[in-house]
Amino acid sequence: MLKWWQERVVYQIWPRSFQDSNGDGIGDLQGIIAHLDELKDLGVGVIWLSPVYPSPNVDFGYDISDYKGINPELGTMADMEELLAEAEKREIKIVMDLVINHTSDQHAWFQSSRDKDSPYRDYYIWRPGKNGKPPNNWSSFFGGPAWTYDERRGEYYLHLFAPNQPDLNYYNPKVMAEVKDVMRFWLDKGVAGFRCDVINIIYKSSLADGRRRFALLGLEHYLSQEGCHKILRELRREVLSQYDCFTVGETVFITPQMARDFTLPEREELDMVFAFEHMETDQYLVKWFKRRFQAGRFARSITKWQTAVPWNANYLENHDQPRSVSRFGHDGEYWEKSAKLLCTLLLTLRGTPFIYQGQEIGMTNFDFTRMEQLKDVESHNIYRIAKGLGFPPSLRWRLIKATSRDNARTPMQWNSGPNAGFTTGTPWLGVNKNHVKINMESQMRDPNSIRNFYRKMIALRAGSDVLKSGDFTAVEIAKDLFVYRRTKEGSSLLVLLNFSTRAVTAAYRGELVVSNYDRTDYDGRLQPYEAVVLEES
Ligand code: TEU
Ligand code: CA
Repeated sequence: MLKWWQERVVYQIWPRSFQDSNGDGIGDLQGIIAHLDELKDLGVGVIWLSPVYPSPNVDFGYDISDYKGINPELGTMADMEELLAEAEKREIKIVMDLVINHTSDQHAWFQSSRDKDSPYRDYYIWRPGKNGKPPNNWSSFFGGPAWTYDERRGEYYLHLFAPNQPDLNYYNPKVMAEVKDVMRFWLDKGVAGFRCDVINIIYKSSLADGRRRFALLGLEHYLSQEGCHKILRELRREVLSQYDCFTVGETVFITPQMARDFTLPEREELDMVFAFEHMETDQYLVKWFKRRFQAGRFARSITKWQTAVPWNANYLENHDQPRSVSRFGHDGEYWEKSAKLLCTLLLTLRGTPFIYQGQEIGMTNFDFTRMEQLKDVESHNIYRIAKGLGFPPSLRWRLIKATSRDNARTPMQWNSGPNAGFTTGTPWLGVNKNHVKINMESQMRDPNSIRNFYRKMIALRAGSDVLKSGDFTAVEIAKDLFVYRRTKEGSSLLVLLNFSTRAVTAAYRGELVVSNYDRTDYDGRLQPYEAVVLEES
């Protein structure tokens, strides 16, 4: 028997860029409410909201200054309650982002913690320096050292992300009590679970220097530690198990074995995790060093995870990653075909599918031409660091353009009008000029649009036990070809994906279920970027 969170399709909203309702240029909760009917029509069963809590926006919501409030830029608590009620009317559940590795430095806990006599003094990881230098050699995810000195406290604090995102101290039982309290607060309001931000790095086993030559110094001391498993079991036992909800962990640098350890049902920790490996197949070591996308490498990684982990959280895009059609598809001539191919892939894999806003209309990477147009803290840090390393400006710009998180954060393209219908004011981040061609309004009208192909694939999945719960087996992986089979109790579907601009022979047989080309049967030949699902007998 499948759980509801295994049957439904999740749609991720990054609220700041979804829909502005009051003309201030910033997407908001009322803007989301205004589009619930379209999401229902698409077939969405769960919405994951990226953080909507008060935040100084150094990392746009991932730096939280109050876990029990709503960012006034996005709306009020009454708006949030209205969103929950309106979603429920449409049988859509809402999942929130739970960011508990760190808070904002503007959170009252941190401000108080700067005082050595405060009851909050041990809420964060404070250490004296070593001979005027940070307590250890760890580096942060956003570049630069993971420690910052605080004059008032006279000590350094640990931050695995920006200096404005101090890490919480999980050795302090009071921190655990606060986290449980926050979780209950939202679950009691009717939230159906959490996407748990960087959850596998919250527990630091030691603060010794990083030894191994990882891309990130210190990783071995906090990645997927036993202490983290213990925390997750406690949160599950004491809080989550009291509600009908689910959790998906965002788990960095994770291996299939680690994923099993977090998600096997008998361990009672998380329900599923986001892995990164398939998103790293077009890079060397770190994301700033791109290598050519190669579908075969990508398919092998997906196959490895489909095979090794019983239930995956499947995704091709989110607010941290470039747009999938620009990255794994073809955003020129085969834009539409390749977006539909990626849709076919996402919705025919085993696991829960996550669609990121705009993916369903084939939104592409940004068209910015200058660094000043970007807002992401990570992009600016890396640009600065690359400058320090002597990288020429053209190379720096190329790195940023291919990898910046702002690629996925440009405003949602609702129509071909001014600012793509996102706002009547000045958008907080530039709107892609291609909204004249790529927008929701025209795709809602066109029965053959990418959006309506998503709708069709979601419905196909909803009506198919094979797609929802069948086993996965890879059948053929070539340079540009990925063929796999889903089977359940004697029924089977074959999925054929051609990731190239050339027609290829793929001699398989079966009854045509769906194709992104207009055809009535399958003749053993795939057109450029063609995706085909066949029913085998
Ligand atoms: O992301 C964690 C994470 O690993 C990313 O920072 C990743 O390294 C980077 O984006 C890849 O480009 C989560 C959130 O999804 C992200 O938006 C936050 O900035 C980060 O945690 C800190 O909360
Ligand atoms: Ca607004």
